[in-house]
Amino acid sequence: MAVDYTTRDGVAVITLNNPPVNGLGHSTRAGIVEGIARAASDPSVSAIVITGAGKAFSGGADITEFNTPRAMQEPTLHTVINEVEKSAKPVVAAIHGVAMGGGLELALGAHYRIAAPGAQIALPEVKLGILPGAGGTQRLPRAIGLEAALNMIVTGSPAMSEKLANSGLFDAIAQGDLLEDAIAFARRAADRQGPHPLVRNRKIEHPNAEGFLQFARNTVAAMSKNYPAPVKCVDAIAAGVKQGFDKGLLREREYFVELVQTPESRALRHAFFGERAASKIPDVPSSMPTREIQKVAVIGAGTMGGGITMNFLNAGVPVTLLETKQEALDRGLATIRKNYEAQVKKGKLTVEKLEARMALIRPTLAYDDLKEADLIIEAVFEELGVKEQVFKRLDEVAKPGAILASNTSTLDVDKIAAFTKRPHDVVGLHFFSPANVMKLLEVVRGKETARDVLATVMQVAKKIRKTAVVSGVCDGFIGNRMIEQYVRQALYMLEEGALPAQVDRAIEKFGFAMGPFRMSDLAGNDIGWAIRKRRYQEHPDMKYSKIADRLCETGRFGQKTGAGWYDYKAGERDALPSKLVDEMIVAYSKEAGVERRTIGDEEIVERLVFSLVNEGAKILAEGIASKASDVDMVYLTGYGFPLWRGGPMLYADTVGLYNVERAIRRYAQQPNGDAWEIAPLIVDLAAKGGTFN
Ligand code: 3H9
Repeated sequence: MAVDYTTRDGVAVITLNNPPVNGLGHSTRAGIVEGIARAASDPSVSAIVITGAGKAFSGGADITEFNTPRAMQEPTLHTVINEVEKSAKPVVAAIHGVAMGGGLELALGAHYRIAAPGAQIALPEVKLGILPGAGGTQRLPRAIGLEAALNMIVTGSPAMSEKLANSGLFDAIAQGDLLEDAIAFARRAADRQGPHPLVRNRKIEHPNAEGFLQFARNTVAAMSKNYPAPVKCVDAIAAGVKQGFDKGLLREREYFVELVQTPESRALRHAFFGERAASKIPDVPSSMPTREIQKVAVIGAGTMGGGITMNFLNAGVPVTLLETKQEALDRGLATIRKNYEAQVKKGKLTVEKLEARMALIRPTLAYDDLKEADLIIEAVFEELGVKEQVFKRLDEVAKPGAILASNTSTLDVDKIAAFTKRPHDVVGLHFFSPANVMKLLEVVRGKETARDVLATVMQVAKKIRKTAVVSGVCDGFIGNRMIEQYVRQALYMLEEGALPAQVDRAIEKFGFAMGPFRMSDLAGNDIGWAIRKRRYQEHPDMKYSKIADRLCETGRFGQKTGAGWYDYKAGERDALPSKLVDEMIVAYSKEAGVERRTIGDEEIVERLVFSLVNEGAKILAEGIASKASDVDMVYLTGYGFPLWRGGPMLYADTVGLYNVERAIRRYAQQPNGDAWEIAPLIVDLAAKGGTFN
């Protein structure tokens, strides 16, 4: 049963019981209506309490029902709320844990609301690309005022129940046991003369509602360019203010139906579930026991090691930080302190917290000090020989059962594991730079990595607030293996007729945070150069444009040298198109015997994005990623792929795999077409009319 019904002291208690978050799916909705009817017909019942079992009142409408017939199947949430409002016996919503979306809308339909301290209250629908569709845009402004409500609705941000104590939303904040307090409150309410108050009958008071709404609309439109939902929220609220509750409700409904079908909403919902799905590994059940991780050690206090360390300090976990030389250790510690000081300056951290975090670091030069660590992450120089020394030493000092992790971004984790006598304890933890900021963590599963090691590191990732995605072992893992094909296409396009600024502009217009050339200038062009040099030896058959090598030979490594694909003014980060580089590119084409042509933005975007999709499909077919949404999560959280497009694989589904296949085959006919070896999975799915997701 999704809803339980009991009576206590003449009060009916309707308990939403649909784990994990009491989503308002069809059976829950039906259960509430049934409960109200039962209470109405029971003369011994004088009032009703609606509450939630487990950790939440309700997380809102069941998102998995969206765009399915069940979402519209009666009783809809509107019907449920109508029944609540119409009840002659007073209905009290008793809120704890979470009251979000439809959950809050249900509570807003009740005659009274009582909340436990610490409950998270939100209308987070915009984060899913929709608006509150069960009266939230109409009732919340009537409950807490126009400005506060609009702010909550367009941001979707949660507020704590205590903060809303005097907002007009709650009739009381529970002092003791929530249910006991709610039952007592309901009994008192039953003694009052009806009709009981309804939020819908309250007035919206504002000295200049029209002016405020106009201002809000302009601001919201400017801030949410690629997302249609926030502006629709303002429009729905405005309709209610100008035309009254019922007309506002109709407008809200109309917008909800429209928004739920947009590609943006589909993408945001995909990301919501994708993030949660990423933490589930097919052959590692959630019941798998995990190892206890109390103490962490990091080897290497450079940029990566320092960033990795900060993640644990932020989560209150002590870190032993190992370096080979005192000065490197001092430098690393100073950088960590400097990063925290920058946060203090911005008002994001207090000095006390800074000191508390620094105090969690135990700096050392001795491997012996790693003996106690439960998890050891190496972030040393990216060379197999160096890793070999580190892992052999770790094998000697680490305690039995300690997890030994490598932060390698390209090397073979199986080879690294083989340097130890305990390959089952070895795993890759590929953090992205800056490691204290970037959400993505690629968890690289070696062929011998133990399942409990995987379960443990996924749990650790959650603790340090990373989006962890499991990747099998291959060159570059999921993210970098795909980006290599993307960069390859970008370079070919320079050779064929485009210039860096045009390529960057086109893909940034598509929505990427940064185009490939600005990105490369930021990361350092020498990094890609080093990888390519290795590739030339390992895969002499693989063709690359040599244009980037040419650039590196002139010492233009990017921002750090003041010049790369672009010019940079001293101390500034603005990428200025470089006449010199552009001429170099044109000269290179001539030398290579390539007749330059105009390349349109559409071709630029297709070649860049479909190169990701094509490699992503191969990664899926090889089982390197276990599901398409994992590939998407890597790109959304680590590579600046536009969130509203849902990641490369969902984007390909949206375009249609038939069309993706045709485009790839077309590009394969062009010069440099041998870079396109179409993934059989795309061909198979396109033939079946299938999708990745
Ligand atoms: C809405 O209400 C529309 C209405 O206005 C109009 C209707 C007409 N549905 O995040 P967690 C699952 S739109 C289905 O790890 P936490 C989630 O997938 C809705 N499933 O836990 C996961 O499943 P699994 C507006 C949901 O404690 C499990 O619950 N509401 C829903 O860290 C645990 O989730 C929202 O947007 C749902 N609504 O955080 C709230 N919510 O175990 C979205 C969760 O299989 N949800 N699940 O992986 C959240 O923000 C968080 O989940 C919450 C709990 C804060 C509730």
